[in-house]
Amino acid sequence: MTNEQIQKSYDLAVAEYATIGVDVNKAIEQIDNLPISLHCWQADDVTGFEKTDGALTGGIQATGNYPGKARSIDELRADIDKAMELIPGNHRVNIHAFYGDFGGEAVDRNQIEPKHFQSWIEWAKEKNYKLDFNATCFSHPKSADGLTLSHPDPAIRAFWVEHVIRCRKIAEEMGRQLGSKCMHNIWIPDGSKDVTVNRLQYRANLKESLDKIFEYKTNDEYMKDCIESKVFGIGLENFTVGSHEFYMGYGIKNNIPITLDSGHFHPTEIISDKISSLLLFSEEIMLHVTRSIRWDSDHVVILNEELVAIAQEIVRADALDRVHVGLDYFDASINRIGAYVVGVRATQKALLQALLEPIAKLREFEANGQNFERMALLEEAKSMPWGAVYNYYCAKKGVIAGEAYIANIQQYEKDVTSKR
Ligand code: RNT
Ligand code: ZN
Repeated sequence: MTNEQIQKSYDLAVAEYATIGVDVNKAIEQIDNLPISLHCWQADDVTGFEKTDGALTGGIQATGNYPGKARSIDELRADIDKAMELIPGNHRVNIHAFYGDFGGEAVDRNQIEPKHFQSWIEWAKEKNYKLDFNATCFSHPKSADGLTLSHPDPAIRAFWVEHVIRCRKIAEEMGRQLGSKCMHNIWIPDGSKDVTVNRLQYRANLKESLDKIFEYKTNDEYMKDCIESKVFGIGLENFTVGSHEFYMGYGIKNNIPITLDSGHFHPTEIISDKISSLLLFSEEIMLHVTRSIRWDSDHVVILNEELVAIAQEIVRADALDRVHVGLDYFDASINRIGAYVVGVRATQKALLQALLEPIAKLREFEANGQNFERMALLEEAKSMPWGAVYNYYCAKKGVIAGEAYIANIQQYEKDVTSKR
């Protein structure tokens, strides 16, 4: 596509959108101010940089062995930089605690400090990224039996409480240095494979651990915690301590935002419909957008119906500044940089479509009981030329528009990742 073609299609799109009262320029301005939090763990299949064997545990699984995964911090950063080059706008990078810059030393989870993340902060400053953070309560000997913050052994609980408090301090430091609130996510794998007769006890343990964790008060301007529920994990099928009800209760009571991961509910349960409820009771929401196929498989996010619905719910609720959009998937079976770019572009396209919705007209129809008219306009909106608007937005930001980025990624594979 030449710039001339992009411009031509864009001009036509602007004219077409004007006929339904939509201001395209405003939508572009909005999408450009919408950071997406890019998870660092797609680049290396959730391995991290600790001096251990690096086996992924905790009921999550990256499948596939496509060549070229990032093996070091430098490679991982280079891959993220490459992905960012193909994504318009300024974004965030979401780092897990076991991706610290430990300089070849064995630093246990209860010993990590902001200094182990200083090089990440420097990199972010240089590249104009903001950072988000996550405690890592899996892939560790002390989580081997599938329990961490809810463990019956108080010493193991204390270990993980210490880890999470340290992570909160690291997140605070990231936010302070980068001048942008760092979202710190807490997800634990805790659960059991088979029937347990101690559900209440495990949950009471988790509650007590969280109370201890949140005793340390952080500066809201620099960091905000969020807590992520789940329905089940591999090998932990019968019981999950941190269920949706558990964290909903804990979060609402203690004023801590919930993380909604789109793969963490029953197969036909969708998170898009949860947004408007949560917004009435919680100031902020964190999203982990993923695509689960038959289970929490963490496939690459694509432009599907639920992704569009999530975007619509955020935009229709006028909550762009209250809902943090993060991605969470790890597909090891395809080009990993391509996986990043497809997922972020799809998310942006969904948001752009939502921003280009003729919402005033739709709401007018609805208020008048004109339900056929509402349905018809929603249908028309689906095939309006939002793709031309997205291409124009890419070009405007100096980013390759349309399918041409495929060849660009192939080139990077040839030059860089295939040599690993
Ligand atoms: C696991 C959760 C969690 C992880 C990351 C790596 O089911 O979704 O968010 O994917 O923390
Ligand atoms: Zn998640």
